[in-house]
Amino acid sequence: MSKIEEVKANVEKGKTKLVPGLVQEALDEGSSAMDILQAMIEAMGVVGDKFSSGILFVPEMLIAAKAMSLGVNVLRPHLEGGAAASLGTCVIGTVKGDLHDIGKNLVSMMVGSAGFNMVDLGVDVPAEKFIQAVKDHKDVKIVACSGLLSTTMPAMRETLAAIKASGLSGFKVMVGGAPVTPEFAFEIGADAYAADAGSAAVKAKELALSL
Ligand code: B12
Repeated sequence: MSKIEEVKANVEKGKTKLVPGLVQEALDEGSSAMDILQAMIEAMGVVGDKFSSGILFVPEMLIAAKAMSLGVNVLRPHLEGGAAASLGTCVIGTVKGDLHDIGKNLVSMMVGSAGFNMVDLGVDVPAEKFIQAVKDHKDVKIVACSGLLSTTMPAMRETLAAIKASGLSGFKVMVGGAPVTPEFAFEIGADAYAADAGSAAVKAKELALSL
């Protein structure tokens, strides 16, 4: 088994003590940070499928998520670009009712690396908190909303509607997360959708420069 396959297998099993060391060993062997990240994302896909099939339960999902987060911490310095923050501020959060944050954290890391100051509101963020953050921070160019549950897609819709109703302007709204599609993004009035953290960073930059 290659080191990357070991990382994947151990994220799936939620081996929190082993994963950081294996990620480091994979890096030391010359694997790219993006390939290791991709393997961990695939592992979470397997965990999700096993959850759907009733083979794994919430505690196993939680521990796999913890293992992945620890692995991402090791990758962080290799993924972050180090661009001087000059594109403005990006407010990011996972919408109300939703506690998933791994994808949101990756998007935050990559968008931050593209040159934004990040204001991360965390998870379970009500619309008013997004709006308050735009008011509280200077130079907000992007508001990014994440959602991983089909049951929290209405909260994403409500968040965008509330932002629009607030009358605030001068920024663009970007949405994403596994159940979100470009069609849904368009329907709820988002300015952009991206499928993963890398394309989210590219999109955020494009949007900010278009303002
Ligand atoms: C880990 C996990 C959990 C952990 C979360 C821990 C944490 N700190 O995040 C815990 C155990 C808490 C959890 C709980 C639940 N979960 Co869960 N979970 C997962 C799992 C296995 C992995 C998610 C993940 O981290 N993926 C890896 C990351 C990197 O991918 P990602 O989040 O999709 O993010 C990428 C893109 O989507 C995109 N992106 C993400 N956000 C954004 C934002 C923007 C702006 C942009 C542009 C892009 C973008 O970029 C990211 C990076 O490339 C998924 C399965 C899956 N396949 O996704 C289920 C899954 C999401 N969970 C599910 C369910 C049902 C639940 C629970 C309801 C279970 C329960 N009965 O309690 C609860 C809900 C709790 C709540 N209120 O939120 C279902 C959702 C089904 C659905 N369609 O609604 C899934 C799909 C599992 C399944 N197959 O059934 N879960």
